[in-house]
Amino acid sequence: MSDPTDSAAAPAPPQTGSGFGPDLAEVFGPSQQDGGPELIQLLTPEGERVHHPDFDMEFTPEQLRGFYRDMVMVRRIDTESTALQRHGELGIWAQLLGQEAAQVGAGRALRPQDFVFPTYREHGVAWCRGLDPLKLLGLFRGVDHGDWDPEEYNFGLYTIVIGAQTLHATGYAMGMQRDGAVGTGDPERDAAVIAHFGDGASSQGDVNEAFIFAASYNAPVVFFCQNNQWAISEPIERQTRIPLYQRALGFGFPGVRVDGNDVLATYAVTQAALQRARDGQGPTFVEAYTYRMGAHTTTDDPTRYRLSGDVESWKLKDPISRVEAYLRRNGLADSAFFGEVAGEADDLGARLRDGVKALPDPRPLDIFDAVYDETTDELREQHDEFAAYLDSFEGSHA
Ligand SMILES: Cc1ncc(C[n+]2csc(CCOP(=O)(O)OP(=O)(O)O)c2C)c(N)n1
Repeated sequence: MSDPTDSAAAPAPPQTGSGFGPDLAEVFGPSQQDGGPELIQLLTPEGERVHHPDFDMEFTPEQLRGFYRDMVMVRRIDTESTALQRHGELGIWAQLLGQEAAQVGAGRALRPQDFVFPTYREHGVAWCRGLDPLKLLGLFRGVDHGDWDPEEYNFGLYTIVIGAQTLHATGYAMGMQRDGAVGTGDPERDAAVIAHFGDGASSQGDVNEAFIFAASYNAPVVFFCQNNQWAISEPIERQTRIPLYQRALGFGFPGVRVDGNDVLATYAVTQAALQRARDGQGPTFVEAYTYRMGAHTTTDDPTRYRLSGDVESWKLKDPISRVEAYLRRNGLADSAFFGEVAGEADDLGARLRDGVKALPDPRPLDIFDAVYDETTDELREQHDEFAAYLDSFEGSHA
């Protein structure tokens, strides 16, 4: 990543009054700090319910309590995994602290038949898909490559190659379209794909190619970008001169910016975008405006490139506390409920701590198993050579 203090790397925004259209410095000015006037919100950081002309929605008390529970559990997965990495039990962990609402809102908007293409940070979406978090921990412990069957959960494998999954998602969506799983009017059959990616990924060629293919073929895909303001040490200001969601128009499909710390708004907007796709109306770009409160991963030290004041101001927009405030203020949940959820999170934490240490180490010879459907003579030779080498040590490799 470039040195964030190197201001020479960032050219000045275009000048005003050039006669070439809107003043981009104004479009991407200070108003962007809080998401700007276009931010779709249904629950303010203070926990006040607000309404939106296009994306209004009523939620049952049960749904609201469900969102709260999901977010608390997902945060516990995150804090527990961070601690496990610090104890040397995981090789690395990609934190999602602060992004719980964006992920739970998007994850709960899915129908079982929809398919998810995640990044490496979609632990909250994985939770909503019913994936045991221990399966994620196996990957971060390095004992497997992601030990879940994507077809079982309709949740693809974590993708480290930034943005690559947007192309996979678009291709998969085009396949669904050709299989006749789109626009039939049958809510049990019509399906959509959601591709998750970050603000940094929006600069990748793969992502822009995915946009073009999706637009050209009207693919049933939702491009769900969590703009958490940082791509490791690279700030959003270096990725784009305009609000990210506005890029969609240039590709020929709608884009919206939702408050990614507002689980209600994220749910409502994602559900509408998924439905558009299932109905055969093509792709949508959803920019979930949020903030990565933790580090990029456990190998990163964000104090080297960002201001603690920014982190403090985003803590006031915490996704969980605003739902808690709303539930309490409206008498929709009592202290027994909050105690129950806290207890459930403690149990999950204990299960993860014990479970991760019990994950079996892979057998060294397993690396030969999933290379080809039918092995080759050369590979068999390498296998036997490696087996002999392992046999030269005490103990069995079997
Ligand atoms: C093709 C590719 N280039 C570079 C990297 C190294 N890399 C890992 S994460 C990351 C930043 C991604 O930022 P963003 O897309 O905003 O997602 P976030 O991690 O903030 O969720 C980079 C550059 C990579 N994994 N793949």
